[in-house]
This record gives sequence, structure tokens and C-alpha cells, in this order.
Amino acid sequence: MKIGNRNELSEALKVYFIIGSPNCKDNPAQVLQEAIEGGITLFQFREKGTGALTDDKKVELAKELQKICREHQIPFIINDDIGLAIALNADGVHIGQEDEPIEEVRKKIGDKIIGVSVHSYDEAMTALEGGADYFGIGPVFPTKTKEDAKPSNGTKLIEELRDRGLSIPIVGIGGITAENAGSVIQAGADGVSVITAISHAPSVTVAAQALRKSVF
Ligand code: FQP
Ligand code: MG
Repeated sequence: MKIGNRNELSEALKVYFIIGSPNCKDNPAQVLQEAIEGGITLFQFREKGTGALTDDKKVELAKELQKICREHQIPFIINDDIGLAIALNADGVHIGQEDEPIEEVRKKIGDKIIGVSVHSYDEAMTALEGGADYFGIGPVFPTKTKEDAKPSNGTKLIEELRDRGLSIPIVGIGGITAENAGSVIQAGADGVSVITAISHAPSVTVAAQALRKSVF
């Protein structure tokens, strides 16, 4: 699915699922299929961490997951790897503060979606000036998924950005579950992003359904 405007992006961010092979007990294609059955609205391929695939194996998995997304009209975003996103004609990329500067990324990928991780008002303004399409803000709650995760900040920054008049789509990330997702939306986020709340659940489909219920 091609996202044409801010409203469509806001809708797509509601249940934003992220995985790479290190996050999956089952095979990633199976996990993604089940998550789509449960109603995820956007997908990010993030092949990172201990045991992550590289080179051809990484490309192969990305293609496999992209195909599944296409079959179900779920937009496909790639984390960090701008070259891969261009090679595969992905729907967008997600970059953080340690990744390539947004101006460079924008030059390379044209009008594809660019999501940026921001941790302060200043970072948000810089990303906005660089043409970010959405912000990822977190960790909202404590998480063990990311080795270098900062301490959790709750929904403070989301609230601050909304109070200061920013209307760019925002997704909360970090430690989000079906139980606490409502509070992230309440704070002003358009959606929630999760890895383990879905990928490590006893039933991936049921977990995705539960998350969906909590944000719609
Ligand atoms: N928010 C989101 C999203 N996706 C992410 N991958 C991150 C935040 C984290 O570069 P970054 O991005 O800080 O770390 P890493 O590259 O290790 O993921 F909004 F999409 F949910
Ligand atoms: Mg990154």
C-alpha cells in the first residue's frame, strides 16, 4: 500500500509491528503472517542484534517479508539500511540519531516515508526541518529489546510536542503492551510500535488483535 498523505500515515502507524530474525522464536515469515492476521497496520524490518543476518541472507529475508506485506497491503519500512530500502523499493525507512543525517537520506530516497527517532524537542525540530514524515518516541516504558536503550520517559515528550503545537504523526515505542497502549494514544500519539509484545506472545495473532483493540 502506498501512503499518500499525513492522514493515511497516521492511520498506518496505529499498530506498528517491528521484527528481525533475532526477535522471533518461530520463523519470521510465519510470525509476520500471524501478526497481519491479528491486524497490524504497518511493518518495519529491523535485522539487528545478536545473531542478526547479514549480506545476502538479510536481503533474502527482507524480500520474503516485503512480499508478505505487499500481499496484504501493509506498508514495508526498513530500519537503518537506506541502501536496502532503495534496492527493494521499500515504502520507507526509519532512522535514529546515530544513523545517516535526514537531509542525506531524503536526497537518496525521494518521497518515500522517513521516520525519525527523537528524544527531545530540539531533536524533533531538527528532524522536522529535515523533512521527517513521522517520529518514533521512546522508550515510553522500560524495555529489554534494545541493548543501548535510554531510561524510559513515559509519555512526557509526546505530550510536550503536542502542547507545543506539532502535528506530525507520532508513534510511541518501548515496553508497550495492550494494557498500557491506551495511555500512549491518550498522550497524543497516533499509534504504538512493538516488537516483543507481539513476537514473543504465546499467540502472535491474539497479541496483535489485543493491541489493535487497545488503540482503535
Ligand atoms: N522508533 C521506531 C518506530 N523504530 C525504531 N527502530 C526506533 C524508534 C529506534 O535508530 P534507533 O531507532 O534509535 O535505533 P535502532 O536502529 O537500533 O532501532 F517509530 F518506527 F517505531
Ligand atoms: Mg537506527
